[in-house]
Amino acid sequence: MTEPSPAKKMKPSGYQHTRENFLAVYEKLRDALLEDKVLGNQPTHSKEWLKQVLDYNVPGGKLNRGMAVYDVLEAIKGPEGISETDAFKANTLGWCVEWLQAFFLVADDLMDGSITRRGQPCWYKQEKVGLIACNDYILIECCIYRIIKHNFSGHPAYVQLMDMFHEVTFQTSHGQLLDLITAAPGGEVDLDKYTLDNYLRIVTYKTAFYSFYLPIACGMLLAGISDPAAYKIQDDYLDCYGDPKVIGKIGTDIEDNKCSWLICTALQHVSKEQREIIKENYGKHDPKSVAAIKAIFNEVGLEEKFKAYEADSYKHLCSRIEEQKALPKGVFTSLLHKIYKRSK
Ligand code: DMA
Ligand code: MG
Ligand code: MG
Ligand code: MG
Repeated sequence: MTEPSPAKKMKPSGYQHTRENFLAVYEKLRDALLEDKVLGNQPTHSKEWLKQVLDYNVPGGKLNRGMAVYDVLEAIKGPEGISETDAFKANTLGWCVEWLQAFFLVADDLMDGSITRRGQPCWYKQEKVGLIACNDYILIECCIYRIIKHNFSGHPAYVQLMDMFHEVTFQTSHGQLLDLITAAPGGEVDLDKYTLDNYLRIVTYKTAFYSFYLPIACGMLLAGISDPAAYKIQDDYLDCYGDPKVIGKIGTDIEDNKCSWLICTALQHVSKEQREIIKENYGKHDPKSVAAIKAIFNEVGLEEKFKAYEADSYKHLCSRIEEQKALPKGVFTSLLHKIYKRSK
């Protein structure tokens, strides 16, 4: 991370789309927020708190989604067509996507009872935070609209932009609703709910809209065009098989009774006896129960099944990308290549 990044994608304007340059935009946006009219008269310690909330929760992820906005714009306009100002605008919207994710994650970790996120304790787990995290995620969400206001209030697509982020927030929160009520923590384990159809509906809403549609839509909007869609699957796989040290969080899907790709697929291949064991152990916080579930996942060869499913999905997506003629392929492939076979 401390290595200098390779000089890549040199633009006539001199802007290079590196992680460092993207992060520099974060600092600018954050500092402008702390100077916001509403905060101007507030005591220093509240501004200091907000700064900590943002620094702790917004910039620490992979940044794939945020950095994708610029990539999409470049795929549409070509590197020569992008001025320094265009790059800044693309990265600003990229950060709005990251801000949106940060707000959902702070809330998600509370609801899922998670312990770590991005290699550090979840925000609410900090001793001084606890349930204050509820107001903090609202603040993080509000920042999205301040950033858009600060940077796009005179833009012809200002209203469309505001609407897009609200729309995606509605879709994502609906996905969270489906995820939470399908899991029904504390309730009776109803294995009939764990179907791949239900699973796909959940992840489309809780993840795909903000992860794939939103960055692409932002890039298109900046390029002066409108509307597409796409998806995701790996997160649930990583939740169980990813090394927590690598993914920066400890998976709790089994304990939380979650409708994941793993459980849905396993149920298609288990014997009557194995199904009984799952019924007894799924959704329990006891490490023995978790181990019993993981043992069955192994017995049915879930890891191989996931790899095959991933390879299939990839092939399918590639051919769909070939088929569509609306946009340059790079718009989609730049994102796809960042997630395919990711270990993080
Ligand atoms: C997180 O879903 C959802 C949103 C909208 C951020 P999740 O609980 O499956 O994510 P994680 O496994 O990272 O907690
Ligand atoms: Mg979670
Ligand atoms: Mg969740
Ligand atoms: Mg997950």
